[in-house]
Amino acid sequence: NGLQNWVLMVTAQTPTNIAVIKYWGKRDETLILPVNDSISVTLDPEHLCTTTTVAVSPSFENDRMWLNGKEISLSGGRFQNCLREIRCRANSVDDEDKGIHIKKEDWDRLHVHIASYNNFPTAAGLASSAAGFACLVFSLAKLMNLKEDQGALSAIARQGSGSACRSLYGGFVKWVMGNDDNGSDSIAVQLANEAHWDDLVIIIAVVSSQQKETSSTTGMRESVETSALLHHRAQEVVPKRILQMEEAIRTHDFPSFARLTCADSNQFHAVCLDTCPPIFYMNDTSHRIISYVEKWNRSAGTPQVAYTFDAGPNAVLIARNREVASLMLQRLLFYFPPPPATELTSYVLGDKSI
Ligand code: 2P0
Repeated sequence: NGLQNWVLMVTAQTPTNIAVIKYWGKRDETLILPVNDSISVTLDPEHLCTTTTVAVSPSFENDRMWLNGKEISLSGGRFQNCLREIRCRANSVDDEDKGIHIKKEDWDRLHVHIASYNNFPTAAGLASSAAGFACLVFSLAKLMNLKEDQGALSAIARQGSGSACRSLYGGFVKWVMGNDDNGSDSIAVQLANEAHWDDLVIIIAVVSSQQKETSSTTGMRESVETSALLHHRAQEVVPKRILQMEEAIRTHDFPSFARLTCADSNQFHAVCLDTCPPIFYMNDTSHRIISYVEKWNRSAGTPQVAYTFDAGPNAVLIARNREVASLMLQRLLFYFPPPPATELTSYVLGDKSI
Protein backbone atom coordinates (compact mmCIF):
# COMPACT_ATOMS: atom_id res chain seq x y z
CA ASN A 1 0.00 0.00 0.00
CA GLY A 2 1.59 3.25 -1.12
CA LEU A 3 -0.78 5.32 1.02
CA GLN A 4 0.32 6.03 4.56
CA ASN A 5 -3.12 6.82 5.98
CA TRP A 6 -4.46 3.39 6.79
CA VAL A 7 -5.31 2.21 10.30
CA LEU A 8 -5.76 -1.42 11.29
CA MET A 9 -7.67 -2.04 14.52
CA VAL A 10 -8.61 -4.91 16.81
CA THR A 11 -10.98 -4.71 19.78
CA ALA A 12 -11.18 -7.33 22.52
CA GLN A 13 -12.98 -7.68 25.83
CA THR A 14 -11.53 -9.57 28.78
CA PRO A 15 -13.16 -10.28 32.14
CA THR A 16 -11.36 -10.12 35.43
CA ASN A 17 -10.75 -13.18 37.56
CA ILE A 18 -11.07 -13.85 41.27
CA ALA A 19 -8.55 -16.15 42.94
CA VAL A 20 -9.93 -18.84 45.24
CA ILE A 21 -6.38 -20.05 46.01
CA LYS A 22 -4.37 -16.85 46.12
CA TYR A 23 -1.17 -15.72 44.44
CA TRP A 24 0.87 -13.69 46.91
CA GLY A 25 4.64 -13.43 46.54
CA LYS A 26 7.14 -13.56 43.70
CA ARG A 27 10.36 -15.49 43.36
CA ASP A 28 11.36 -13.31 40.37
CA GLU A 29 10.13 -9.71 40.27
CA THR A 30 11.00 -8.94 36.65
CA LEU A 31 9.62 -12.06 35.01
CA ILE A 32 6.80 -12.15 37.59
CA LEU A 33 7.26 -15.73 38.74
CA PRO A 34 5.17 -16.66 41.79
CA VAL A 35 6.09 -18.60 44.93
CA ASN A 36 3.02 -20.82 44.61
CA ASP A 37 0.37 -22.06 42.18
CA SER A 38 -3.00 -20.29 42.28
CA ILE A 39 -6.54 -21.06 41.10
CA SER A 40 -9.16 -18.56 40.00
CA VAL A 41 -12.60 -18.27 38.56
CA THR A 42 -13.09 -15.95 35.59
CA LEU A 43 -16.16 -13.72 35.76
CA ASP A 44 -18.77 -13.28 33.03
CA PRO A 45 -17.43 -10.86 30.42
CA GLU A 46 -20.34 -8.41 30.67
CA HIS A 47 -19.73 -7.44 34.31
CA LEU A 48 -16.19 -6.65 35.40
CA CYS A 49 -14.21 -6.39 32.25
CA THR A 50 -11.72 -4.39 30.24
CA THR A 51 -12.36 -3.45 26.63
CA THR A 52 -9.26 -2.62 24.65
CA THR A 53 -8.84 -1.37 21.12
CA VAL A 54 -5.38 -1.55 19.61
CA ALA A 55 -4.53 0.18 16.37
CA VAL A 56 -1.53 0.34 14.09
CA SER A 57 -0.87 2.90 11.38
CA PRO A 58 2.22 4.12 9.52
CA SER A 59 1.20 7.62 10.63
CA PHE A 60 1.66 6.82 14.35
CA GLU A 61 4.97 8.21 15.57
CA ASN A 62 5.10 6.55 19.01
CA ASP A 63 3.49 3.77 21.00
CA ARG A 64 0.77 5.45 23.10
CA MET A 65 -1.91 4.31 25.52
CA TRP A 66 -5.09 5.75 27.03
CA LEU A 67 -6.78 4.25 30.10
CA ASN A 68 -10.39 5.30 30.65
CA GLY A 69 -9.83 8.17 28.22
CA LYS A 70 -6.70 9.55 29.91
CA GLU A 71 -3.27 9.11 28.38
CA ILE A 72 -0.90 7.03 30.51
CA SER A 73 2.80 6.39 30.16
CA LEU A 74 3.96 3.23 28.44
CA SER A 75 7.48 3.68 29.76
CA GLY A 76 7.03 1.20 32.62
CA GLY A 77 9.02 -2.01 32.42
CA ARG A 78 5.93 -4.20 32.44
CA PHE A 79 4.35 -2.58 29.38
CA GLN A 80 7.68 -2.60 27.59
CA ASN A 81 8.25 -6.28 28.42
CA CYS A 82 4.82 -7.24 27.06
CA LEU A 83 5.21 -5.12 23.93
CA ARG A 84 8.68 -6.52 23.25
CA GLU A 85 7.57 -10.15 23.74
CA ILE A 86 4.63 -9.65 21.38
CA ARG A 87 6.55 -7.66 18.73
CA CYS A 88 9.25 -10.27 18.45
CA ARG A 89 6.61 -12.92 17.68
CA ALA A 90 4.64 -10.78 15.19
CA ASN A 91 3.83 -12.15 11.74
CA SER A 92 2.84 -10.71 8.39
CA VAL A 93 -0.71 -9.39 8.00
CA ASP A 94 -2.62 -9.19 4.72
CA ASP A 95 -6.01 -7.52 4.64
CA GLU A 96 -7.00 -7.66 0.97
CA ASP A 97 -10.25 -5.70 1.50
CA LYS A 98 -8.42 -2.74 2.98
CA GLY A 99 -5.36 -3.21 0.79
CA ILE A 100 -3.13 -3.52 3.88
CA HIS A 101 -0.01 -5.64 3.67
CA ILE A 102 2.32 -5.66 6.67
CA LYS A 103 5.48 -7.70 6.45
CA LYS A 104 6.94 -9.40 9.51
CA GLU A 105 9.90 -7.03 9.64
CA ASP A 106 7.61 -3.96 9.34
CA TRP A 107 6.48 -4.43 12.95
CA ASP A 108 9.88 -3.21 14.20
CA ARG A 109 9.14 0.31 12.95
CA LEU A 110 5.33 0.47 13.22
CA HIS A 111 3.81 1.98 16.35
CA VAL A 112 0.62 1.09 18.16
CA HIS A 113 -2.07 3.10 19.90
CA ILE A 114 -3.96 1.40 22.70
CA ALA A 115 -7.26 2.55 24.24
CA SER A 116 -8.51 0.65 27.24
CA TYR A 117 -11.64 1.01 29.38
CA ASN A 118 -12.52 -0.68 32.66
CA ASN A 119 -16.22 -0.89 33.50
CA PHE A 120 -15.34 -0.99 37.22
CA PRO A 121 -13.17 1.02 39.65
CA THR A 122 -9.47 0.83 38.79
CA ALA A 123 -7.07 -0.38 41.50
CA ALA A 124 -9.73 -0.83 44.20
CA GLY A 125 -8.75 -4.44 44.77
CA LEU A 126 -11.00 -5.66 41.97
CA ALA A 127 -8.17 -7.08 39.89
CA SER A 128 -8.26 -4.37 37.24
CA SER A 129 -4.68 -5.11 36.19
CA ALA A 130 -5.63 -8.73 35.55
CA ALA A 131 -8.28 -7.90 32.97
CA GLY A 132 -6.18 -5.00 31.64
CA PHE A 133 -2.99 -6.83 30.78
CA ALA A 134 -4.83 -9.94 29.58
CA CYS A 135 -6.82 -7.79 27.17
CA LEU A 136 -3.77 -5.82 26.06
CA VAL A 137 -1.80 -8.96 25.25
CA PHE A 138 -4.73 -10.72 23.59
CA SER A 139 -5.66 -7.78 21.36
CA LEU A 140 -2.04 -7.03 20.36
CA ALA A 141 -1.49 -10.72 19.61
CA LYS A 142 -4.51 -10.64 17.28
CA LEU A 143 -3.38 -7.39 15.65
CA MET A 144 0.13 -8.69 15.05
CA ASN A 145 -1.09 -12.13 13.96
CA LEU A 146 0.74 -14.17 16.57
CA LYS A 147 0.55 -17.95 16.12
CA GLU A 148 1.26 -18.78 19.77
CA ASP A 149 -1.29 -20.79 21.79
CA GLN A 150 -3.15 -19.41 24.84
CA GLY A 151 -0.55 -20.88 27.22
CA ALA A 152 2.28 -18.95 25.57
CA LEU A 153 0.14 -15.78 25.53
CA SER A 154 -0.59 -16.27 29.22
CA ALA A 155 3.16 -16.27 29.90
CA ILE A 156 3.37 -12.87 28.17
CA ALA A 157 0.35 -11.46 30.06
CA ARG A 158 1.97 -12.70 33.28
CA GLN A 159 4.86 -10.29 32.66
CA GLY A 160 2.37 -7.43 32.71
CA SER A 161 0.69 -8.51 35.93
CA GLY A 162 0.81 -11.95 37.50
CA SER A 163 -2.92 -12.44 37.88
CA ALA A 164 -3.47 -11.38 34.23
CA CYS A 165 -2.29 -14.75 32.94
CA ARG A 166 -5.40 -16.37 34.46
CA SER A 167 -7.83 -14.04 32.60
CA LEU A 168 -7.02 -15.50 29.19
CA TYR A 169 -9.36 -18.41 29.90
CA GLY A 170 -12.95 -18.63 31.09
CA GLY A 171 -14.17 -20.94 33.84
CA PHE A 172 -11.71 -22.27 36.43
CA VAL A 173 -8.05 -21.57 35.77
CA LYS A 174 -4.81 -22.64 37.40
CA TRP A 175 -1.64 -20.58 37.15
CA VAL A 176 1.13 -23.15 37.37
CA MET A 177 4.13 -21.56 39.12
CA GLY A 178 6.62 -23.52 36.96
CA ASN A 179 10.26 -24.40 37.66
CA ASP A 180 12.25 -22.76 34.87
CA ASP A 181 14.23 -19.64 35.68
CA ASN A 182 13.15 -18.11 32.35
CA GLY A 183 9.44 -18.45 33.17
CA SER A 184 8.49 -20.41 30.06
CA ASP A 185 6.57 -22.97 32.15
CA SER A 186 4.89 -20.42 34.43
CA ILE A 187 1.63 -20.38 32.49
CA ALA A 188 -2.12 -20.54 33.00
CA VAL A 189 -4.12 -23.66 32.17
CA GLN A 190 -7.88 -24.09 32.11
CA LEU A 191 -9.15 -26.59 34.70
CA ALA A 192 -12.80 -26.47 33.61
CA ASN A 193 -14.71 -24.25 31.22
CA GLU A 194 -17.44 -21.74 32.14
CA ALA A 195 -20.23 -24.30 31.61
CA HIS A 196 -18.77 -26.80 34.08
CA TRP A 197 -20.24 -25.38 37.31
CA ASP A 198 -22.78 -22.80 36.23
CA ASP A 199 -24.93 -23.06 39.39
CA LEU A 200 -22.44 -20.82 41.18
CA VAL A 201 -23.35 -17.14 41.45
CA ILE A 202 -20.75 -14.50 42.33
CA ILE A 203 -21.79 -11.30 44.07
CA ILE A 204 -19.24 -8.55 44.60
CA ALA A 205 -20.06 -6.33 47.54
CA VAL A 206 -18.25 -3.06 46.94
CA VAL A 207 -17.34 -1.89 50.42
CA SER A 208 -15.17 0.93 49.13
CA SER A 209 -14.30 2.00 45.60
CA GLN A 210 -11.32 4.03 46.77
CA GLN A 211 -7.86 3.09 45.54
CA LYS A 212 -5.98 0.81 47.91
CA GLU A 213 -3.12 2.18 50.02
CA THR A 214 -0.58 -0.59 49.40
CA SER A 215 -0.29 -1.86 45.83
CA SER A 216 -0.21 -5.63 45.41
CA THR A 217 3.29 -5.42 43.95
CA THR A 218 4.71 -3.54 46.95
CA GLY A 219 2.66 -5.56 49.43
CA MET A 220 3.84 -8.91 48.16
CA ARG A 221 7.46 -7.79 48.00
CA GLU A 222 7.30 -6.80 51.68
CA SER A 223 5.56 -10.07 52.57
CA VAL A 224 8.25 -12.14 50.81
CA GLU A 225 10.95 -10.20 52.68
CA THR A 226 9.42 -10.25 56.16
CA SER A 227 6.68 -12.87 56.61
CA ALA A 228 7.67 -16.34 57.83
CA LEU A 229 4.02 -17.34 57.40
CA LEU A 230 4.26 -16.63 53.63
CA HIS A 231 7.03 -19.19 53.22
CA HIS A 232 5.20 -21.80 55.29
CA ARG A 233 2.05 -21.12 53.24
CA ALA A 234 3.83 -21.40 49.87
CA GLN A 235 5.70 -24.57 50.73
CA GLU A 236 3.37 -26.50 53.04
CA VAL A 237 -0.18 -25.22 52.73
CA VAL A 238 -0.89 -24.20 49.14
CA PRO A 239 0.38 -27.37 47.37
CA LYS A 240 -2.15 -29.46 49.33
CA ARG A 241 -4.94 -26.94 48.87
CA ILE A 242 -4.39 -26.83 45.11
CA LEU A 243 -4.99 -30.58 44.87
CA GLN A 244 -8.05 -30.38 47.11
CA MET A 245 -9.46 -27.42 45.20
CA GLU A 246 -8.98 -29.12 41.84
CA GLU A 247 -10.89 -32.13 43.19
CA ALA A 248 -13.68 -29.94 44.65
CA ILE A 249 -14.10 -28.19 41.29
CA ARG A 250 -14.03 -31.45 39.34
CA THR A 251 -16.75 -33.02 41.55
CA HIS A 252 -18.85 -29.87 42.16
CA ASP A 253 -18.21 -30.31 45.88
CA PHE A 254 -19.44 -26.94 47.20
CA PRO A 255 -18.72 -27.58 50.93
CA SER A 256 -15.03 -28.31 50.18
CA PHE A 257 -14.86 -25.48 47.63
CA ALA A 258 -16.26 -23.01 50.19
CA ARG A 259 -14.07 -24.25 53.05
CA LEU A 260 -10.90 -23.98 50.95
CA THR A 261 -11.83 -20.60 49.43
CA CYS A 262 -12.57 -18.98 52.81
CA ALA A 263 -9.52 -20.54 54.49
CA ASP A 264 -7.22 -19.38 51.71
CA SER A 265 -8.55 -15.83 51.76
CA ASN A 266 -8.11 -15.72 55.54
CA GLN A 267 -4.56 -17.06 55.30
CA PHE A 268 -3.65 -14.51 52.63
CA HIS A 269 -4.85 -11.71 54.94
CA ALA A 270 -3.00 -13.35 57.84
CA VAL A 271 0.19 -13.16 55.73
CA CYS A 272 -0.53 -9.47 55.17
CA LEU A 273 -0.84 -8.98 58.93
CA ASP A 274 2.37 -11.01 59.42
CA THR A 275 4.21 -8.61 57.09
CA CYS A 276 6.38 -5.87 58.56
CA PRO A 277 4.97 -3.24 58.52
CA PRO A 278 1.57 -5.00 58.57
CA ILE A 279 -0.77 -4.53 55.61
CA PHE A 280 -4.50 -4.08 56.22
CA TYR A 281 -6.62 -4.66 53.15
CA MET A 282 -9.89 -5.51 54.88
CA ASN A 283 -11.85 -3.05 57.03
CA ASP A 284 -14.57 -3.40 59.70
CA THR A 285 -17.27 -3.93 57.10
CA SER A 286 -15.23 -6.74 55.51
CA HIS A 287 -14.86 -8.39 58.92
CA ARG A 288 -18.57 -8.07 59.61
CA ILE A 289 -19.36 -9.69 56.26
CA ILE A 290 -17.07 -12.62 57.14
CA SER A 291 -18.78 -13.11 60.54
CA TYR A 292 -22.16 -12.89 58.91
CA VAL A 293 -21.36 -15.54 56.25
CA GLU A 294 -19.71 -17.83 58.82
CA LYS A 295 -22.82 -17.64 61.00
CA TRP A 296 -25.11 -18.32 58.07
CA ASN A 297 -23.08 -21.34 56.94
CA ARG A 298 -22.99 -22.77 60.47
CA SER A 299 -26.70 -22.37 61.04
CA ALA A 300 -27.49 -23.94 57.64
CA GLY A 301 -25.48 -27.03 58.60
CA THR A 302 -23.56 -26.97 55.31
CA PRO A 303 -21.85 -24.06 53.50
CA GLN A 304 -24.17 -21.95 51.36
CA VAL A 305 -21.79 -19.09 50.56
CA ALA A 306 -18.01 -18.73 50.21
CA TYR A 307 -16.24 -15.42 50.74
CA THR A 308 -12.92 -14.21 49.45
CA PHE A 309 -11.16 -10.83 49.68
CA ASP A 310 -8.28 -9.63 47.52
CA ALA A 311 -5.98 -6.66 48.05
CA GLY A 312 -8.85 -4.42 49.19
CA PRO A 313 -11.92 -4.41 51.46
CA ASN A 314 -14.47 -5.56 48.85
CA ALA A 315 -16.15 -8.90 49.43
CA VAL A 316 -16.45 -11.48 46.69
CA LEU A 317 -19.26 -13.81 47.71
CA ILE A 318 -19.86 -17.07 45.88
CA ALA A 319 -23.30 -18.59 46.41
CA ARG A 320 -23.92 -22.26 45.76
CA ASN A 321 -26.92 -21.49 43.51
CA ARG A 322 -29.33 -18.75 42.39
CA GLU A 323 -31.76 -19.19 45.28
CA VAL A 324 -29.00 -18.73 47.83
CA ALA A 325 -27.68 -15.76 45.84
CA SER A 326 -31.01 -13.98 45.87
CA LEU A 327 -31.46 -14.61 49.59
CA MET A 328 -27.92 -13.35 50.18
CA LEU A 329 -28.55 -10.16 48.23
CA GLN A 330 -31.69 -9.43 50.29
CA ARG A 331 -29.83 -10.08 53.54
CA LEU A 332 -26.78 -8.04 52.54
CA LEU A 333 -28.95 -5.05 51.69
CA PHE A 334 -30.76 -5.43 55.02
CA TYR A 335 -27.66 -5.79 57.23
CA PHE A 336 -25.40 -3.47 55.21
CA PRO A 337 -27.77 -0.84 53.82
CA PRO A 338 -26.16 1.46 51.29
CA PRO A 339 -25.84 5.06 52.52
CA PRO A 340 -27.93 7.75 50.79
CA ALA A 341 -26.75 8.36 47.24
CA THR A 342 -25.78 11.90 48.16
CA GLU A 343 -23.06 10.64 50.53
CA LEU A 344 -21.53 7.98 48.34
CA THR A 345 -22.39 6.33 45.06
CA SER A 346 -25.42 4.18 45.68
CA TYR A 347 -23.74 0.85 45.07
CA VAL A 348 -21.23 1.28 47.91
CA LEU A 349 -22.28 -0.70 50.96
CA GLY A 350 -22.78 1.13 54.23
CA ASP A 351 -19.70 1.67 56.34
CA LYS A 352 -19.78 4.47 58.88
CA SER A 353 -15.99 4.57 58.95
CA ILE A 354 -15.56 5.63 55.31
C1 2P0 B 1 -4.63 -13.15 43.26
N1 2P0 B 1 -3.88 -10.92 44.05
O1 2P0 B 1 -4.27 -14.33 43.21
C2 2P0 B 1 -4.03 -12.30 44.37
C3 2P0 B 1 -4.81 -12.35 45.62
C4 2P0 B 1 -4.35 -10.07 45.10
C5 2P0 B 1 -4.69 -10.97 46.22
O2 2P0 B 1 -2.93 -11.31 42.11
O3 2P0 B 1 2.57 -7.55 40.98
O4 2P0 B 1 -1.96 -7.29 40.59
O5 2P0 B 1 1.04 -7.28 39.05
O6 2P0 B 1 1.85 -9.54 39.70
O7 2P0 B 1 -1.38 -9.64 39.83
C6 2P0 B 1 -2.89 -9.11 42.77
O8 2P0 B 1 -1.60 -9.08 42.27
O9 2P0 B 1 0.28 -8.29 41.16
C7 2P0 B 1 -3.23 -10.52 42.96
P1 2P0 B 1 1.49 -8.18 40.17
P2 2P0 B 1 -1.23 -8.57 40.83
O10 2P0 B 1 -5.49 -12.68 42.50
